[in-house]
Amino acid sequence: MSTDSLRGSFSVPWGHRTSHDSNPYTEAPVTQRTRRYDFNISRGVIAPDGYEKRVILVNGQFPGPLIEANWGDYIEVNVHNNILDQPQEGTSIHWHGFLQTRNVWDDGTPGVSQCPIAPGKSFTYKFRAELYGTSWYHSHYSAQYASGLFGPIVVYGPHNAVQDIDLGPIFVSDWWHEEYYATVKKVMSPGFEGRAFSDNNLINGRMNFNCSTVDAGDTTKCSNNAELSKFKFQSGKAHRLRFINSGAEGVQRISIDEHTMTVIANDFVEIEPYDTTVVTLGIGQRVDVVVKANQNPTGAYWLRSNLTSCSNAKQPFAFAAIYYDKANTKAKPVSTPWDVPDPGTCANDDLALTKPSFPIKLPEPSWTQNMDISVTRNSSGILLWQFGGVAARVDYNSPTLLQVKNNNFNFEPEMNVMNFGGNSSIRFIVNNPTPAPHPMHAHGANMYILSAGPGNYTNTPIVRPENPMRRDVQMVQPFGHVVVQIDSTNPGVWPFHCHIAWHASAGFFSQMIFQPDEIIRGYGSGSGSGPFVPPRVSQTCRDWDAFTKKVVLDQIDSGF
Ligand SMILES: [Cu+2]
Repeated sequence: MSTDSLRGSFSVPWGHRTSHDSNPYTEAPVTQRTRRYDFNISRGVIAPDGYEKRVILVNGQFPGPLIEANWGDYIEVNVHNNILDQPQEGTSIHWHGFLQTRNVWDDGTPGVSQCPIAPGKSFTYKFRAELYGTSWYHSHYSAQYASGLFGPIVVYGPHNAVQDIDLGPIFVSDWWHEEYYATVKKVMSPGFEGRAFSDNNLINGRMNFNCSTVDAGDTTKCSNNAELSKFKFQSGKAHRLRFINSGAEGVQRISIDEHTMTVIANDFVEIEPYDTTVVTLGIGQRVDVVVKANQNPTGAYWLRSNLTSCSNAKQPFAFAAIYYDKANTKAKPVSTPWDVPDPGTCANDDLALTKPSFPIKLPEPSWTQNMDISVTRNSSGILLWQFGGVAARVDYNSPTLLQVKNNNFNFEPEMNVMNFGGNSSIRFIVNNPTPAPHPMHAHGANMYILSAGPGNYTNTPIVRPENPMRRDVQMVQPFGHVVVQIDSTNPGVWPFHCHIAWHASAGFFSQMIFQPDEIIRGYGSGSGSGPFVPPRVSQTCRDWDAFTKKVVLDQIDSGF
């Protein structure tokens, strides 16, 4: 990490800019700073809840190391695939929520924007912190991130509420005791009934586990009294907490006993503050809250995150302890939970409540696309998720973006590609007549969220067309709908998919092509300029080809 100024210095690089007065998309400061990181990806064994699991980590850390930058900085990460023990596998890292404007080659999507990084090989990503707030990075290779391959990103910038202390990122995450590939195998087996159950629920990578509940015959090392995460509150101060749901399946409901939370941001979007006692967070989503430490200065309180009833969890309750400055940190909190019954809808907070600080009027869509969600069983009896009628799959050796760059628009139907050409803004009507909730995530954009609710969409009015909610993941509830709109001006191939790892594995994604002429021609001065595939991308494909000639890869899932 370089030593130049991050937040905390008296002059901030964003100067006079505020979240109300400055357009987050066009007014990022020119900082001329690049924050550099080295990621070494390898296997390891950890026991975050006391139960040992073989994992894949960044620099041996769980959760992975924090990336920090100021708004407007560049971030450069040299990712080295050191998964050299058996089974060897590829990887690639996606920088969730980053717009990657005219920079699609760094989106980190295997089979879409690049070939996977072969074992023993490296790939350097460089991208700009165009937006500010809280996010995360994770592997996008199959469901690999469910084996622990993720970490936090904080981009410092203006904020619209008083905050004295930044407690930093806090992951909430369902946790699976078997390796991700075992769950993928289960999910992709003939006759799978559709529900895979997580074993535990973690806050910042910690929780305890009752070892007597393991299956008969399970001899995995397990200890009962794993430590919980702990946080400190300073009496009278306002604390910023940055929650991130990095799970594979579960929607979380987060609360702090005897404290209200002021919500100030959803994903990378600052919103008008509102108070609540519980927030709902789907996978990939972030919520930034400010909490005033206005209770007993010797007190200790539980931070709770519960997997909701519409998620599949064997042990849905996660706890972390919050200690005030004068509290006895050896004692467990004895505090009273809020009475906030789970409505079982897995819906995000009402769109009427979540209002972006910087208003942007909804543009007229140049195209409207219906994308129904459905579930089917193929001829082998495997349960597949379809998005817009297709269960999708990527070819790691032939990424879509390279195909477009080479002016080849003959896509296999199973790639589920939608070419939107030179359109300016696409409206998606997503009906979900299935019993599962889905966190819908678009790459390379913030979506405008026009409508979300139960049942199919019936032309209900758009919520606040003069300033609709914007975010990069939106929950669609079971038997519900969402209507979202995406400005399609950023040239690239951008996945639009469900962020439930097992649903994506079983086909639940699509690929949006925006401005293909610009992709082919090349643009800008950096990555993607000129008529050729960037050399590091073509080299990565040559390395991957060589690897897959040596090692036969059994891609049993969508790969994504
Ligand atoms: Cu899903």
